[in-house]
Amino acid sequence: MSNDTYTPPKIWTWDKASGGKFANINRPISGSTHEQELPKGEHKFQLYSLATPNGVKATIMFEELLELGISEAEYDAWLINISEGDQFGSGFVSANPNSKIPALFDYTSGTAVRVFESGSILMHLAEKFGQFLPTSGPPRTETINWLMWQMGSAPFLGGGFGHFYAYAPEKYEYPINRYAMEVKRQLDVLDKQLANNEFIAGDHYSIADMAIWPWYGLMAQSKLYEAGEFLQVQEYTHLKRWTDQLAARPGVKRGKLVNKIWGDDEFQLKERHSAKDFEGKV
Ligand SMILES: N[C@@H](CCC(=O)N[C@@H](CS)C(=O)NCC(=O)O)C(=O)O
Repeated sequence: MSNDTYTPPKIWTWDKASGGKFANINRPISGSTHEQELPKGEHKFQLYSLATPNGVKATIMFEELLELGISEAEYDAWLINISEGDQFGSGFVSANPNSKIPALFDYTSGTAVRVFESGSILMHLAEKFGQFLPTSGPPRTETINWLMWQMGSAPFLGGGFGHFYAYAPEKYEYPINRYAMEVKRQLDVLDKQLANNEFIAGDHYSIADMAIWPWYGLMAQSKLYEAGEFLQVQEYTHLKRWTDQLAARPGVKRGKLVNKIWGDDEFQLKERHSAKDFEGKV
């Protein structure tokens, strides 16, 4: 390895000029930086998000519930532009003290219940509507196993591999090597699971699929960090079969557009307030 080494000082200090994509929004302090109220629409569910892999888990879930004809799952999805610091506005921080999208307010009980962390949002909605999470027994446990697998694994894909391969100001062999190895191992875990199961947790489509697809499906389609060739993602044929199967679902097609503000115009949807917003898009 040829990269320069770094000797940490005795005490870490905040170097504001550390560089790299998103460096301008990273701070070692939590909490709000400015007053900014959240908008509120007419539906019982108010989602504040952006169409990143973590964000689309929630919008896929809402669209899948609506696809089943559950009109009580109607929702307003408002844009939180994380590159402009919206996640540090006072209103958003009251929805999620961790300042990360997605965050939800559920008004179905009359008072505002905040729900943050995408896995918590998926479980909350699954339990509220009795869908996409078996209610008992081994199928429920297996679904939660994989949901939690996603929560623990994706930070190595995004914050580890993606950060050092795509976003860091310079490329360093050690972290790229370490995280490429881990991501390939994770892809192999999924590939083996999907060799014997139609869906992630068995024969039922579930919130585990909705959590894993936006990260690992995108990676299998070579749409994440332009790393498809580097990681040879085409080797994972069972993962690819499942990825394509989910990509064809109307709920997934709509969910991945919500709060999207990049790419082709026809695939962008800044806010979502009703089914009409998708007209001419999917
Ligand atoms: N574990 C969280 C992760 C959420 C997350 O990392 N969100 C990112 C976008 S993908 C974010 O809001 N980043 C803004 C920031 O770090 O300031 C979840 O699953 O909800």
